[in-house]
Amino acid sequence: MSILDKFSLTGKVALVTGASHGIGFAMACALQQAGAVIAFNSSNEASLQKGLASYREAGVPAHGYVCDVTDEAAVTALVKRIEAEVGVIDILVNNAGIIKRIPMLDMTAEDFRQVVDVDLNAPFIVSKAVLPAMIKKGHGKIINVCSMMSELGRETVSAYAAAKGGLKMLTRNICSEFGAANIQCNGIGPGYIATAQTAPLRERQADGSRHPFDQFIVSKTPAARWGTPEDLEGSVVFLASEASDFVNGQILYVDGGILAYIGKQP
Ligand code: NAP
Ligand code: GCO
Repeated sequence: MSILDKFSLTGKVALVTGASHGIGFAMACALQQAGAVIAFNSSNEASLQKGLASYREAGVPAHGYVCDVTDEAAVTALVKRIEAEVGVIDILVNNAGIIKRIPMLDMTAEDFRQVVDVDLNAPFIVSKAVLPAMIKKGHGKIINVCSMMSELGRETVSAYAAAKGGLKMLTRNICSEFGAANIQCNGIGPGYIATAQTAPLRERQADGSRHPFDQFIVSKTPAARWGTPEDLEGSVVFLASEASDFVNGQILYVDGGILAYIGKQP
């Protein structure tokens, strides 16, 4: 077997959650190009239809479903349906996520709970739903989409940072509990990526100048730019493939160097 064959996903079924657009869409397209059959979900019908149109436009075949990842009964039904219509899931990417940028003292417990529900409880729910079939099949890959906030804090994102920090530890725990069953669970920690989630941080000011946060991120990133969803393609294919079979419980930060950098000297 050649080294490139080890990156092939031919014959594999991948479920990418929240993949109608943004990072999930780019990851799903990359997994499909590497040979996998793609299933994805959106939180509602309108988003699903937009997503299906984007996959068609990109020439990427994909099976799309509506499913709220926080709803355990709906997730169980989704996994059963994918197993029947597409096949047993070999690769799960827990990508669906939300953020609420609210100063902690203004944040309600309900807002905090909602973020933790989507960004941490849901990866637990979806992983739990796919694991039994992976164990039976004798292999599986779970990839959790973590964040800079799995390592760093910042004003206004207490719930998101708590959830993404928790997701890093859920990753290590799934590795610990299921490594012997030949299941690898790793995380990808994207840096600041230009998607709908970060659009408010990049909006032009009324006078046409760049948003101060936009300038701040470019100055904090050794690559001196925002990332794109396509920047994450290589890492997801690697972690989904046989090439990473002895990589387990790791978080691969794809951040243009942010975490390595102390910041511009004065
Ligand atoms: P995005 O464009 O807003 O995508 C988020 C996706 O999550 C959407 O497709 C959305 O589905 C889905 N989603 C949210 N709640 C859901 C629910 N309850 N059930 C099912 N799906 C749900 O944002 P993105 O930037 O691509 O983010 C993708 C992931 O990367 C998130 O976990 C995010 O935290 C993480 N991340 C982003 C960045 C960044 O800089 N952009 C950096 C690090 C990590 P619908 O639209 O179909 O409702
Ligand atoms: C924020 C951003 C971040 C990014 C990302 C960084 O408000 O600071 O939204 O949290 O989305 O997760 O890795």
